[in-house]
Amino acid sequence: MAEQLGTLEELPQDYREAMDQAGVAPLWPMMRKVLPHGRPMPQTKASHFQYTQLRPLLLRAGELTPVEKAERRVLVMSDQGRGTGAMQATSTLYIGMQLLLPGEVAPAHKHTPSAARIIVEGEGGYTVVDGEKLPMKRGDVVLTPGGEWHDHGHEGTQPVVWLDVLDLPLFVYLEGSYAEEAPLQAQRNRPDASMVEYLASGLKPSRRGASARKYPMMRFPWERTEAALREMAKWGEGAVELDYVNPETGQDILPVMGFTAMMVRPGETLRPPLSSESAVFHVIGGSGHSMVEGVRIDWTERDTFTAPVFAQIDHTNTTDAPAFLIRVSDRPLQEKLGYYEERAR
Ligand code: 1HN
Repeated sequence: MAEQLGTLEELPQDYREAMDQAGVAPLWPMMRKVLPHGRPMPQTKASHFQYTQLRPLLLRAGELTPVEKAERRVLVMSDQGRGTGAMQATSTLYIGMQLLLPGEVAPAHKHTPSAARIIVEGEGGYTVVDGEKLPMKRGDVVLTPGGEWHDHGHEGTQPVVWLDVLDLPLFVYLEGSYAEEAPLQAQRNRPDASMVEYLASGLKPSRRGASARKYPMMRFPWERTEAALREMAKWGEGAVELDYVNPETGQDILPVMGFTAMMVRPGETLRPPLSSESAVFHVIGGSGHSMVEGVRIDWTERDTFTAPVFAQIDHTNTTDAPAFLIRVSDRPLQEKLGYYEERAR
């Protein structure tokens, strides 16, 4: 067993002042803070954001702040371990709820962090990414990968709301976060790739050596995802979960963030292994509760909640209808760094 390490207070005052002057500090009093034994000690706390609470605040933002004054009209959902106002929901993941009103446009920009939208409410919204118009329907996952131009518009009659998930905290940490602006993009007059090249799962365009786009499919329609989950639940055993993958490579759809659609059957409790990933869960439909590190979160459709790294998580559905969630995690980043880990519980 390691010794108890020395503290700053044990050191003579003159020595501490001299170190301060020289711009140095002893490692040993800080050692355990940066290298705790056995597992990390996350600052992140499981946090729950109820849509019934957020929605009126968001609609009020629509009255108070025109989109021109906001660029993006978003309420940032902060990790409660860091406090309201924190620009992060976990160590690596940022989330916010965005409102676009009929006729509004959010101007084109591109930035180093990647974003994904999960559509929460309303019809007629769309995002244009690199000239491709991506309709936004409830539950759809719409990508705006880092470095790609994107703007949002709204052709419907009711407010449109979506959840933004970005790897922004990582880019801020890297001192790598910045944006550029441009006029609205011209839109190609054709459906997005999910409705053309990748309409059928298991098929991709034959290219004879020509290479695909890096992000070939940027909209993942919920309708198809839910149908696939329901069919899996009917025939399969074990957790009903589907990972979102790049249809050309089979890899994760973004470099840092991974996406999984989940169904919790009526009466079911899911007990995934502990894992080194941090995660955001968004409820597409149904209700239930989750225990995250001993914190009980009673969720219903359109709610969002988070889990820190190595959290003990149970998801339970006590209703008689299936519940559907989308999990976003930083597993792809951790795998690239070579330290993603799961532990039996
Ligand atoms: C952003 O570009 C959007 O494009 C939303 O809708 C939220 C939060 C931080 C930085 C960039 C968007 C964002 C963002």
